[in-house]
Amino acid sequence: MPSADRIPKNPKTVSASAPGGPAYLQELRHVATAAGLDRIGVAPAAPLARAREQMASRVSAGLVNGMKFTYHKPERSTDPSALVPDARSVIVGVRSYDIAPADAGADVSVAGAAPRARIARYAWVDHYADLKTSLKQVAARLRADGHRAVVFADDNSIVDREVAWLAGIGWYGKNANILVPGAGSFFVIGCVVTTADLPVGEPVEDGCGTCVRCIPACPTGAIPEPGVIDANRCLSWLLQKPGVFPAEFREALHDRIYGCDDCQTACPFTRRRAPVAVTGPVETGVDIIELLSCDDATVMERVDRWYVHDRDATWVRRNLIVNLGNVGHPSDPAVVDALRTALADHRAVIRAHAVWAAARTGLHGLLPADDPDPMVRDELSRLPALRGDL
Ligand code: B12
Ligand code: SF4
Ligand code: SF4
Repeated sequence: MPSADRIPKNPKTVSASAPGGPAYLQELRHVATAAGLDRIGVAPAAPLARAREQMASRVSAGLVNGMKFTYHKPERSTDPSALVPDARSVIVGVRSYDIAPADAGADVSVAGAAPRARIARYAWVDHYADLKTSLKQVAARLRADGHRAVVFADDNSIVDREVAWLAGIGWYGKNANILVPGAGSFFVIGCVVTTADLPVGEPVEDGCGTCVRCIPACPTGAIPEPGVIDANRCLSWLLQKPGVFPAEFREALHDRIYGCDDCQTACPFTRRRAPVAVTGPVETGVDIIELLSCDDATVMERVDRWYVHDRDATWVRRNLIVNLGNVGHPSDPAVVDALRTALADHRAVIRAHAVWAAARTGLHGLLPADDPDPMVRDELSRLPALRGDL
């Protein structure tokens, strides 16, 4: 079998005798399993009508809040057939990102220890790199057999959940994630768009039934109706969006620095999962003070695989400062120093969030009487109450 790093080129023309059908899919399943994919399924390479309609309705309902991703070019991200000439099938593959806690190292903020911020599970290791490597092996086999095959993973070219649903990988949970029967939703999704003609999967029946646990479990009420996420409230997006972090969600953010897991950890199917072992380093959180003390270039090196707007460390710093306001202790001189430094930052957006964090931790003595920037003056005019545990 050709290896993923020596993947053959896509052929210019696809021979009519190139393999397809159920027996060939079975062979591809073996390749996929050997390559580390937990499940594969096949969706037709046809426009994703429902996703297109849903995206338009989310935009008109004001639920998108500046997200680009697949929303940047919906006509493209909902048409896999346009991605590869003569595409017939989308082979969807998923990989579990559910790492056994024993392998996960130290957990989050512990009283008296250096304040830490939590990373969501999908970013504990670079699962997308592993997913891509696995999918490339499937693509390599397809190309070796004379097909065109292109991998899309962690990419905005396709609405991944919709093809996963069409391929019969799982059902849409009320938390909007794709749940794999018997294994929950801690899976990343990618695909290979190919000219191979393969039998398509049957969509999996809804498994949520009467359960609604994920909806009240969301700390900001970001699931207004089953399967719909309001990006104005979802912490996962608010952490990524540039600008002022909305004041009404800063307390709810608590110690999350990247992503949020609550609507999944509340889910009985995801809780009952079978964790996978990992080798190599696992990063479940960061030391807030230590990361804040780094220069911007170092911060960006350290969060290399995170999505950060414009690769600008300002947004990571902003989030860390909100975390500090939620979990830093005012009796810790390192916390005081970090906030003093942030209050003197040349960027108004950093000073503005530091005003909030200082007031929330009762460090009013650090606050300036005034500031030349209206954003900071606005924060000074509406200081938050002292944190409940102080
Ligand atoms: C934009 C985006 C986000 C946004 C918006 C999320 C959203 N739900 O739209 C933000 C930044 C908030 C986000 C957060 C997260 N994301 Co995200 N995200 C994406 C991205 C780039 C595009 C998603 C998209 O286009 N959505 C379009 C909308 C219309 O789709 P939808 O919300 O799923 O809507 C469907 C359902 O409503 C369903 N539907 C229709 N009618 C009905 C009726 C009922 C009753 C139900 C239940 C469903 C249903 O049909 C719609 C589509 O046709 C994809 C990658 C990709 N290229 O696709 C990853 C992706 C969806 N994200 C992923 C992950 C892991 C996450 C997080 C868990 C990360 C984290 N820990 O913080 C959270 C989960 C938040 C949540 N509960 O959805 C994974 C999902 C894996 C899985 N098992 O489902 C993806 C697929 C990335 C990947 N390739 O692995 N994400
Ligand atoms: S990721 Fe967090 S904030 Fe977003 S919908 Fe799920 S629980 Fe709510
Ligand atoms: S918590 Fe319940 S309603 Fe939500 S996704 Fe899981 S099973 Fe479905």
